[in-house]
Amino acid sequence: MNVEKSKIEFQRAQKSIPGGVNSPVRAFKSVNCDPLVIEKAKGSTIEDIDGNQYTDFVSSWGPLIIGHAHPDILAAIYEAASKGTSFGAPTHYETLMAEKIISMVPSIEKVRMVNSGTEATMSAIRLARGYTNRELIVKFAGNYHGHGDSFLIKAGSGAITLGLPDSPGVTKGVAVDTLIADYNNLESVEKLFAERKNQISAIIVEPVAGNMGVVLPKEGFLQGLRDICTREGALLIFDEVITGFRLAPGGAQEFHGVYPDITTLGKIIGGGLPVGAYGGSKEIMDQLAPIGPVYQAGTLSGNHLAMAAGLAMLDNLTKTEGLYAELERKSAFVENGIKNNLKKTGVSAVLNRVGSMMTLFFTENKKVTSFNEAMTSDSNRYAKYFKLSLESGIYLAPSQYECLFISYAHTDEDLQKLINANLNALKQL
Ligand code: KE4
Repeated sequence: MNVEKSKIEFQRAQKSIPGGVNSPVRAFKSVNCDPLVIEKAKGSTIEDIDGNQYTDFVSSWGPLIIGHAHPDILAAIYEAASKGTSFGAPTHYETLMAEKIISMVPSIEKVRMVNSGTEATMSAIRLARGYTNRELIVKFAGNYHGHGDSFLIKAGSGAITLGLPDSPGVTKGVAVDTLIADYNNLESVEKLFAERKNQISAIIVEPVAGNMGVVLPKEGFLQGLRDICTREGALLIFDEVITGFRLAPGGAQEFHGVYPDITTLGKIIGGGLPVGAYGGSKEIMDQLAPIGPVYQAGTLSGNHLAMAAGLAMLDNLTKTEGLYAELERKSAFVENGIKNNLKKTGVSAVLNRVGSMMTLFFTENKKVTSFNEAMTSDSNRYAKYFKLSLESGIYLAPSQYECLFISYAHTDEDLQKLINANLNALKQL
């Protein structure tokens, strides 16, 4: 596979962009090779600047659940762009987008648009602190909620991948207000509330963890968090930046039947354009400026191009008959294929899947239900598996602690190609 142009471009990029990338996980650091520079993509196929084509299972880290360059989304962007790119004023697109989100996400009565998942989570905890007049938050080791200072404490995703769970630059003053609990361990949460009575404003959680790799909530875990927050007068924040609109039209809260006070959204909601959002009850959301005292703002929040793309995405998800059932069929097919390959080869690994998000952990453990168990994975082995898969034309996340995403654009041939590449790679580990 000739990747000469990618190498040259990446060397050039490193002269003007830190690490040559605008987001660390894209640097392929933990898989010990240079990243591919991507030229274009269509449907389930992505193409690098050397003309190599791959079947894509990263989906831009989640947004492209109906595939790349979807005609409905492109048409919506072209139409919106013909009217201008930004006005800094209310638009009809924003009203339509808010109404669409409210119609899909069960716990949201009002919603505020922002430009990224990080903005959504940062704003959500400020709102929770303002609403409860309490200062502390609880997050879970291995959960990643973007790069806001309050979250870069035992964070997941790139922070694990690069071994930077506590980033320099996060002050002690900020860090002390973030308490860390263990995912799937309600006792660890109860202990924090007992120690800090009436001081905790919110729990923020990935209702299905995606940033330590996929780790499923144990039976009763999410409801337990719901009950603790209700009892203690704290707010429950579901960070659905990954799970939102993926696990069901109403995300993990619909899928699991547990409803948070605030939901944060991103990725899919923008159809590939920069969009985040956070929403909740009218009572909570009306605490936000300009009607309430909690301040949050953004020059390009609700940008009408991004709204048009997001609306086209969400319309597609709600209007395509049987879309979620088809995603489940495709994802279960992949899960069964990989599990059969693990049996055939005897390679020790754990596959965790919820809906169309999954992770293959290269661990001797028999299960991965916690951050500590996820961390028993062998990143070097994953790096070798990643490169072998790439040589077979399969583009996976360049990190053990991320998700493989199935999209509606993946054909059965794509999925069989993935299963065959998986077997070929497992045999060479
Ligand atoms: P962004 O600020 O990257 O749009 O969203 C932050 C975020 C918040 N919450 C969850 C659950 C997330 O997964 C993310 C971002 N996810 C990572 C990958 N797992 C984005 C990839 C990257 O950092 O480049």
